[in-house]
Amino acid sequence: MFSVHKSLASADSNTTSEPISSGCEGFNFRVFRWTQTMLFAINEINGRTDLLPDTDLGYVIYDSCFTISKAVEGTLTYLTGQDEAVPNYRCGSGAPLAALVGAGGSDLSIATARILGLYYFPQVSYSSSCSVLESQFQFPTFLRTIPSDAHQSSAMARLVLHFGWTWVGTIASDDDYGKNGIKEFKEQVEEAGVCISFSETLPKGSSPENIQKIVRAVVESTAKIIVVFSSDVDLSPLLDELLRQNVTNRTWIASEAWVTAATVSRHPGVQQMLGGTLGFGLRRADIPNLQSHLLSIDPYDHPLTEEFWETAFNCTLDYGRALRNAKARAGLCSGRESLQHLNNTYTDVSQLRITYSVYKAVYTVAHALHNLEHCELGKGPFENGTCADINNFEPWQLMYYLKNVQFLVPHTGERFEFREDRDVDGLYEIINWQTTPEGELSYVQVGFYNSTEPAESRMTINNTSIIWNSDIFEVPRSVCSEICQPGTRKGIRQGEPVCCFDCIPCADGEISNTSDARACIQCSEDDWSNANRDACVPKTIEFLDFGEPLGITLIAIAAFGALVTILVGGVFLVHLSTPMVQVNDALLSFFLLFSLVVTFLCSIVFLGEPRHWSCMTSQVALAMGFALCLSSIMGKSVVLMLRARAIKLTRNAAKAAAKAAAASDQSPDVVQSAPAPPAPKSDADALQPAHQRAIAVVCTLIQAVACTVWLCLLPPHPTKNTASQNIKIILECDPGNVVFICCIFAYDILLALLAFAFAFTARKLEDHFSEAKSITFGMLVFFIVWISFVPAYLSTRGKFMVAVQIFAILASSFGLLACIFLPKCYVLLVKPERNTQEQMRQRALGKDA
Ligand code: TCR
Repeated sequence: MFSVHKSLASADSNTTSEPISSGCEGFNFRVFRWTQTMLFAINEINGRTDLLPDTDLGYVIYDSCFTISKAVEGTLTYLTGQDEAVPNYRCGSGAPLAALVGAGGSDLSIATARILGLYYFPQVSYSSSCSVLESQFQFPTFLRTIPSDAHQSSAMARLVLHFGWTWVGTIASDDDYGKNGIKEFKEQVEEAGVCISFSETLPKGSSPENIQKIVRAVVESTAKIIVVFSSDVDLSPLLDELLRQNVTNRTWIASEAWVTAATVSRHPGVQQMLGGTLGFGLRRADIPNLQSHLLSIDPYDHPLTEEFWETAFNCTLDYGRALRNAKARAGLCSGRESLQHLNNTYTDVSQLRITYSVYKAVYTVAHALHNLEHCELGKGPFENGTCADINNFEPWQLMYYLKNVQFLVPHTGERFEFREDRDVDGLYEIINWQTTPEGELSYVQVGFYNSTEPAESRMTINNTSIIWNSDIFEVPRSVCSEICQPGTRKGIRQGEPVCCFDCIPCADGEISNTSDARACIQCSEDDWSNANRDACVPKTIEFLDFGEPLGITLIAIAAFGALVTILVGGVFLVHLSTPMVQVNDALLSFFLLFSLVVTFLCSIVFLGEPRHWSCMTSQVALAMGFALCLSSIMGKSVVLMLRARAIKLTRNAAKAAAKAAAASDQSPDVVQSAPAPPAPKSDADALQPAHQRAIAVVCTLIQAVACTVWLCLLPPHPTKNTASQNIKIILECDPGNVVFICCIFAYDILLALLAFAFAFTARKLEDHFSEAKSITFGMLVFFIVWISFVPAYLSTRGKFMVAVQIFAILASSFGLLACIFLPKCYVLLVKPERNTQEQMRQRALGKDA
């Protein structure tokens, strides 16, 4: 059974007349070659003396017209032996039917095998490769000389994976062959992570809209690789449309049915579009005398040869029929035309693949019959060692011999036998369509696939010998999205296959160091992502170092401050005995100077990498320094305040006395000469320098105790601050406990406020060279510095916070130094004449008056 025609002639579907089996149209030269190959093989066998020497093979050829209904019709005809429906011809009628060779396509074979299976009638197929036919349960008498498509689908999947294509389109013919082949291919590639861009089915029969739809899918898809599982007949309409729309720049993966189909590759104008096609072909064979047999065909042999002749030469053989035939061909032919010069698939014996399969199928049947005929009585395989009779055997008896057949194929020497599952091994050539210099497409073998090899070595392919579409040697790429570089991650696109994704850059602090990463990795706490986001790099460590310009500047200023303070101390020592130094207790002044030196120097400890000792020293020294400094100032200002209060009291008393005197009619002179009231002197003198010092010392000691407790319980310690800034680790001092540090500096503030308050009340006092004024002023500077420190500190980050802190310390210390000691030094060094007890009193009294 062969599909010599490509389709049924359009059947009338109305039921007004008796329906008749419709005719066929579209002569298929390739399939006709197969039928002639069968005849050739039968002739060869009949001519042999070693194979079926006493028996001749006959044949009936039935044309299935590529349609299931015709195949079923033919099968029933075979089985019933009713000649009525036999459209073709038969040779050797009366002899028992041995086996059915064929039913071309898988869908036809499935239909016929189901019927034949009922009667256990053997069928040997040469081109039905669908994996469904493997089932011995469903198709008990089906055998084939072509490997199952399961192998081909795996081979295709392997090929796609081999070239790293992850985005492919598929087109399948609308039959068991195409659908099953593509299904198995898809299953395998999808498992390996390949995505299917589109999946189309070729319609049977003409359907321009469906073809249009497929072309649109091909054009719109970004997939450059298209796998087509179809026979050449079904593929042709699509090719025409693709050519019309000039769709190029695709690489086609061909299934066995069209990889060597001349109807496709010799189609005019397809070189551009189909060059570079890769596909799997059955192994090619040479059958030496076949060509001469093909060429020696007699046109008048039977209706099929007649039709062949007329189609091949586009003429009409029989004059009488030509007149009657409405669609008479151009001219008449004699039947002696030369087939030699016919450039036709029929005469082309360079690609004997399915042809060879047909040849093997015939030989299989012949060998089975031979074995059946030469069964030794008593040693036969059937009940009680019986044999079957070659002239009158049952189909199941032949089936037994068919299954166990073993022979060497003539000419090629191939050893043929069915495997346990009645299939044959999957051996394929990988074929590449390359444009020849003449502008034609040639089939070049570039690799091999052998299903019997272990998985790794099944496919051998010579990448360099492949010429791809548009004549390039570079493997085409077919991916939906290019791989995501390190530093990015795959982001799924809603509703699209997994192969289509966006590459999303990793966020700050996250990296991906592999390509195609699914997620970014968070860097550890001490690390941060680099600019490319492909590696974690250690965060930069930040602290205010001694060596850097800012550090050096601060040290210089601090050292300068300390030096100036010491110089002032020196000046005071030199003028120790003068009233300017002695007034309001010299020792307190030295306390004050000493504390300023401490604050100046402690600012240096804030610099450098924080350590345990430096964190403790800097904070404590600062707190203590200020405590001593402020309590000394307070000690001084208390006295000033008391004196100012005394003077005020005296003045009030004097006013009261004056009023009283006026009332008792006394002259104002008396009031003037009245002795100064004794009150102020006694009040101020009540506070001895010893008391002042005690105040300073006690206030400092309180701070000292607080600091000691702090250091013992929760001492400040160095920490790594990774939170405040992403790309840096800031080394800083952790105060240990916020409450403690707040209390300690709050105490300093309290002292400062008290000192200021006392000095402020005494600011008008002109005594002691206006010391109250300068203290008030100094404290104001001190407050301004620390108040402005707060916003400055809060708005800076990292090491500059330390710098701001040091600045505030230095500025406030300089402020105090300048305000309190500069005027005194001025008098001591530049205006020593003012530095007398007399002067002081004069000034004080003068102002008082
Ligand atoms: N198996 C196909 C039909 C087929 C075919 C071919 C048709 C094969 N090879 C070559 C024409 C030409 C392979 C089937 O349907 O199983």
